[in-house]
Amino acid sequence: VRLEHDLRGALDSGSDLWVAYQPIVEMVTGGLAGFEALMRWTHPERGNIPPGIFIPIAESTGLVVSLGTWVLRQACQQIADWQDRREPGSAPLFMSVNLSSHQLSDPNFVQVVREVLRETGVEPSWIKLELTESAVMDKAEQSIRLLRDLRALGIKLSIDDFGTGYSSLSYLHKLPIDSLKVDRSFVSAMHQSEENRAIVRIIMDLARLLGFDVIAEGIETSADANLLRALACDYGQGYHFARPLPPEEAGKLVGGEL
Ligand code: G
Ligand code: G
Ligand code: NA
Ligand code: MN
Repeated sequence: VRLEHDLRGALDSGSDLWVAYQPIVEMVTGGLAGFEALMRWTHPERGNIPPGIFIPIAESTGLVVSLGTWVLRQACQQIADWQDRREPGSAPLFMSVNLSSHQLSDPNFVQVVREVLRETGVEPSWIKLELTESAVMDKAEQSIRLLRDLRALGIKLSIDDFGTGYSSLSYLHKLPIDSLKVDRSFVSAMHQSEENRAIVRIIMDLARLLGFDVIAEGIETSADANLLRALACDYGQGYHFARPLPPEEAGKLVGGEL
């Protein structure tokens, strides 16, 4: 109850909540391709409260809907600002933002996204929303309609933690999405056996067959990166490249080299 109260306060006041940005690289060139926005809460007395603690609280209280809008707005403003600093002619960076299933059930969600895009003046194609398999498959038909409406705004969609939820392969090809994010449990298991590598290879083949690009998360070693490069994985994210960074540090990478 205490944390819930404090989280509400933090959201109302706009203090103590902030967003970390983890770089996502293009596997072939190693160049910066985009970022994933990750919510952070620095509690005035208790210090850093991990999202694994406060997101579930926010979900059980419905607070996650306004929290989600807050992160989306921050992330859109941030990428619009960074894009202005890019050299003319360089490929635009994308910004991935996580969605909770509660946001998907919010009847106003599409309108909220439209409003945030307009308000921040961000180019919609720079924004990628990450949804989990379970959030999408839960109400598949309804989700497909919503995903179509979101995509009609010009934004990109990605399935997060792919392979860990209950994905229905019969629905996967119907989903109007752009990318699959291979869950980090598969990436970290790759070095252990040929079977584990085969699982990752099959996810990649499936993605390519369906016309999705692939992002591997949780890349912690150069060996992981090399295996994924050999499988022609499009994008990579993980401690091997960079940790989630405070905005000022992430911003330094935008103009320069990763
Ligand atoms: O680094 P990490 O500890 O940031 O995140 C832990 C979990 O919290 C991950 O599952 C991540 O998807 C989730 N998370 C982080 N930021 C957000 C956010 O802005 N919205 C939602 N819904 N989940 C988030
Ligand atoms: O659930 P989601 O896929 O949104 O998770 C993002 C989470 O993964 C964040 O908590 C982020 O801090 C964490 N993360 C990012 N890179 C790595 C990594 O290389 N290894 C591990 N173990 N976690 C990572
Ligand atoms: Na994510
Ligand atoms: Mn994930």
